[in-house]
Amino acid sequence: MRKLTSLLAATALTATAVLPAAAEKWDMPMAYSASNFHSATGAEFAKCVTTGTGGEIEIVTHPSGSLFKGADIKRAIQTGQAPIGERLLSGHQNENALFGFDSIPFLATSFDDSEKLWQAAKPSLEKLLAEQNLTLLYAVPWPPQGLYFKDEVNSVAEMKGIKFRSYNNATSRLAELTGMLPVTIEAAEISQAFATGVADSMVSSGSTGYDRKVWESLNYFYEVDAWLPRNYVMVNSDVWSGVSDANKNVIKGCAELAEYAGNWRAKEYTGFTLQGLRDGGMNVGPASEQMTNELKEIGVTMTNEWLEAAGDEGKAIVDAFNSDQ
Ligand code: PCA
Repeated sequence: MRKLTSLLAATALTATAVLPAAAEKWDMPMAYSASNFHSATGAEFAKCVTTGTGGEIEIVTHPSGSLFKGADIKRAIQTGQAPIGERLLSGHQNENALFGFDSIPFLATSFDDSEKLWQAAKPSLEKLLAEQNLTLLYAVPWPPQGLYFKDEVNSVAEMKGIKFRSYNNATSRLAELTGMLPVTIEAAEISQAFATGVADSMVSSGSTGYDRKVWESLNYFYEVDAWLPRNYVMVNSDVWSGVSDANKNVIKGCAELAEYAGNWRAKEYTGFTLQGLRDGGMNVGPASEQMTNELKEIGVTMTNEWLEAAGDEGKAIVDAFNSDQ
């Protein structure tokens, strides 16, 4: 018995000895389901950091809002309850209009334009986040946003009174301007919301509809390509400044890879998920000309409202984006 105990003690010592001097575990809350491409990219990023730092920093992802709900993730990281995490950038539009730069209807409607708009906005966003004790690591767009409905809709007038699931200020405003009734619900909870009739429509990507199997409740997806909102991964700035230069370089390298892979996945996932919606039994196609034109008019109103709310800095972002066209 004595022999066994000392053997165990020796093994334990050896195990401790191979662990890096300052091993840290970073829990990484994420809002979307594990099967979603953002979550898959985050899981690979986490592995890359764990391997690249030789285990000195081990990142463990927690998808589906399981550690913190989407709406609480940023605050959790700001206050150090979690060192790192992922969130929808425009989810913070209620704090500062600049966060909504990527949810302006019909401003940037393709992956290329979305990238240009991101490059124009990135310095302002980095500054804004830095003021909140947050360091931006990487950001990846969602596929283009379209409209989901239970019943066929061919004009804005037909939207009146429909219960609409929103995910940020812009989507709530879109609902108001189309006469719909917005209710904010996290993506992780939409399947239930649609099944129970809490909502009968939303604006989102084919990706989210596919991930949440919305064909069980909804029947139409109109490819409006209204905008491409972004998710971003942030780290608490105090935590970040405590990281060694060598490990910072590893994390930045992994973040660059993740951004590249995430962009690639988003593009690949666009067609794949629209086909998935069709296979699930949904009608997938462009909106009628009338509905498209009416939505574009609403887009002009929302662009003007955003420019007013976001001030000179917002205008500079849109001007820089337009001059790059
Ligand atoms: N899916 C997320 C945000 C944008 C998207 O395509 C959602 O619906 O919550």
